[in-house]
Amino acid sequence: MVQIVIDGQETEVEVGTTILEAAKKVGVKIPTLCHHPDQAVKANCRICVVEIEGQKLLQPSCSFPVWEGMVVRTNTPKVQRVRSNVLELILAHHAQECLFCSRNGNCELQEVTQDMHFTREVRYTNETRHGKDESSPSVVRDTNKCILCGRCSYVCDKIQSVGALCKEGRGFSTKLSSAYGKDLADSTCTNCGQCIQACPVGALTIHDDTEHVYEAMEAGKHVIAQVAPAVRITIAEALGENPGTVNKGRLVTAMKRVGFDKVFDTDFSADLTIMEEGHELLNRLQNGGTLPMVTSCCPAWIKFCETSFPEELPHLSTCKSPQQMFGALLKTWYPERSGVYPKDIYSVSIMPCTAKKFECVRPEMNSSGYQDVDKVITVQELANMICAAGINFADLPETEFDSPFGLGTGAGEIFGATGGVMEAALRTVYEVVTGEELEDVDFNAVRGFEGIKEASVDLKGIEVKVAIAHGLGNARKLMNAVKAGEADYHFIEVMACPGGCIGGGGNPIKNWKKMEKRLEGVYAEDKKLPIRKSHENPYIQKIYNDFLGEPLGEQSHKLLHTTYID
Ligand code: HC0
Ligand code: SF4
Ligand code: SF4
Repeated sequence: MVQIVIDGQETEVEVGTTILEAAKKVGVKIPTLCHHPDQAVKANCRICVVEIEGQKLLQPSCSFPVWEGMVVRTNTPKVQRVRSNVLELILAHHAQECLFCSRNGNCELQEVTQDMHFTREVRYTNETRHGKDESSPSVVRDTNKCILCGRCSYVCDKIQSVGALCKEGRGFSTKLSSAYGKDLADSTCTNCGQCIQACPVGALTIHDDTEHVYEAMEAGKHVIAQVAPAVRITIAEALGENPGTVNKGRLVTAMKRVGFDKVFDTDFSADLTIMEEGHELLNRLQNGGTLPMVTSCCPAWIKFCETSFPEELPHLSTCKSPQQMFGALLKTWYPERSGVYPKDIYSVSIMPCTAKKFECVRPEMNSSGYQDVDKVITVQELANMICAAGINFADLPETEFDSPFGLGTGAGEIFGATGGVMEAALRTVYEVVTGEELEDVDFNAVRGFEGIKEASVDLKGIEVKVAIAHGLGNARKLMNAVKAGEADYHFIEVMACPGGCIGGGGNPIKNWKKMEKRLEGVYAEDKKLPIRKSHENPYIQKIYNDFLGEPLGEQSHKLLHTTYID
């Protein structure tokens, strides 16, 4: 431990603590822009400078460790003058479009500008304008708003191991670019949206598709929505409530008031996925199929696998994601029940995920003869629609999800967290293989935020070894082991986003503290439900009896399974 003094306050902190962290401990807020609590230090923006007694130059507090007896001043006139000059240069470089920027009111540059009471005129101008990159269905890149903090390229490279973003040029002409200057859509970008989550300003944002949904409503289409497991976990947070607040009933009411004709629950098709994927796993185990089998419900993971591990594609389950299974049913089975022609249906998915926008436009996702899912709207976009409609989300009555897909189980509910798909599969596979009831459905070994989790499950004499990776950097490690023949697992779950879909790029901006609360919300919802195993969902049993036949059967194969591009 070392003793230090910050703005006259004595304190004791651990060796290696930065001045920024020590200041936080004594309640002193130092402005930062490039600093991110989940990332390594970059010291790019220099707005966090402080004075250290005995040092001539100001030092960036985010990268400067304390030492015994250090005396720091964070708010001298010199510090404030230098910070203002740094901020002025950043503002001169940044497009002044705050009023109609999607980060307006939720922008760290605005917050720092306000906190510092920066009200003087900016003395410099920047005439250089760059074109917006709107090529990606998921992420919009606006270089004019970039403040070169380096947070997006850090997450893309160091956490996701994709490396699709980089800085280009020198000095004043430095700009954020995608690798080799390509459009994002033509790059190795997986559409995960983690760079959006990391960006402090509006330089990386969600590709907004709300206009298309309004147009479909105005055109009198039968506009139906499916709502992903993670959406119920984060929508209230997106509308200003505490992280982890879950209320499905208010969500359905709000969506009806926004103008959706029907609101269905993706938990239903998560259960369907378990039926298909569980049987596929058993089939591979019993008939010498490619093992380990790897989950296929995350579209960012699929693109990553197609790009970085094309020779390992036979490991991927052939199951479509729950979103796309539901999409296929909504334009085949549902028209038969509802009497609405598929051509008149506009099918919208509400997702925590930007990559789902990419998944729904993949050319193979048209088993119904139409594009199965017409548009994907993220949690942030839905929150904007609810706000724009003048709805007070906190004060709504509750409505049930619509039938005929009315019921999801606890197994579907946990899909939104890392380890959830695996746990849901184990609950079903155990009972199918052993023919016995699983008394304790909680598989705690596959829960939590450890980067790679492993577990072994005894199915009455048959040992099934499983692994779970979240974040593409962890997925890369696991797949390298598979490639080298060093992974003796039977089943692997991969989700591209750290934490799983509750950490998806389309959610409100996250940190790990919020993620803990979201995770608690997921398992609390699972516990509340009367049915917690997918195969016990009576609606699933009914759809197999009435329409699909059996898991892995002909009709299921046509509507619920897919192929990959190598
Ligand atoms: Fe997910 Fe999904 S669990 S990927 O995270 O499998 O987006 O929530 O909807 O499709 O169900 C996202 C979340 C889903 C799908 C489901 C899966
Ligand atoms: Fe990288 Fe994901 Fe952003 Fe694409 S969406 S640039 S893969 S962080
Ligand atoms: Fe989307 Fe979930 Fe995959 Fe993230 S982990 S890219 S939110 S499907």
